Amino acid sequence: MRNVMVVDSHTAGEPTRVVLEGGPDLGSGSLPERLNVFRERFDWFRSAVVNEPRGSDVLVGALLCAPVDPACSAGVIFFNNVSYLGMCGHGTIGLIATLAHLGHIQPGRHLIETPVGIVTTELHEDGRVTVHNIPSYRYASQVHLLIEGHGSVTGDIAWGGNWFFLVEDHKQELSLERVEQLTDFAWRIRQALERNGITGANDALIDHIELFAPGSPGSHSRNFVLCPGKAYDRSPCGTGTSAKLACLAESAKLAPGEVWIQESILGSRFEASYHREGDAIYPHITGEAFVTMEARLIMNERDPFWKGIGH
Ligand code: PYC
Repeated sequence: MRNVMVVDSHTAGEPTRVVLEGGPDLGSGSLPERLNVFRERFDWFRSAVVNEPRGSDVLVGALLCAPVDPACSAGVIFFNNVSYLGMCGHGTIGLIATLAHLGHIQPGRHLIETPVGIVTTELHEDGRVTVHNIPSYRYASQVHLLIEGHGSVTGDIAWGGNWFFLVEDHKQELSLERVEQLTDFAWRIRQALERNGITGANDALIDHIELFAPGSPGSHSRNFVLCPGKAYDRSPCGTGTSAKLACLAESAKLAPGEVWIQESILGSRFEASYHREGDAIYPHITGEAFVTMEARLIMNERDPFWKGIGH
């Protein structure tokens, strides 16, 4: 029997489950090394925490780790229903809100180590959190794709801590009522990318698809983001918004310091901007998370589904 202490939160509607105690021993290597150990030896733990019957496809897990760099307040490895995430914007906001809820941190700046680099976070007095993300960039623009049952679309490939294909010319209405059709459409885009061998840098799989449309008053844009395991992001997606900022910056459509309000398919919002250092674009994403539950997960080896359904 294994007990795992977790705190759940949601950021703009998208849930995060922070694992505080009871996680696997990943050793004391760098965060990328520990991620490899997690993936190779403890993938069952990922599934047990986020998949049914304890979780659901939409849940993002965040394994709290001791940081290597003593300047960091914490290390974290994010994971989902099928795999692992380099970085996670909504998850980092959820992590900071969770650490504040537990009284582990106070308003101010906190460095967080992730497998793709250190991010600076800022917990504001009013509870909002700003994530100063890792450098983001557009890798390719105006990539043409033929989508089964639809015709062609054009999109950009960008990195914001995960790999995204960003599409504006999709002719889809982005509304919550159409989530099933949007999921099906975005999944066909993902399949077309794979079929055509289109990847991010170093042959990286592009596993997030992002569709854009004009936003409601007070926002600049609405998005629909399909995550790697086919769940859609309820939030505007922190890494997806970072990828969008990189594209806007490259096209000279948004100046450094200018505010971009990104709305999700639910209508929830992130406030975003960026600064440049040489060629690098550094995104800043602000949002708010609310703690929803403190819990102890019970993993009983007699339970046929103790590792999560599908594992
Ligand atoms: O906020 O970066 C994000 C994110 C990635 C996947 C789900 N949310």
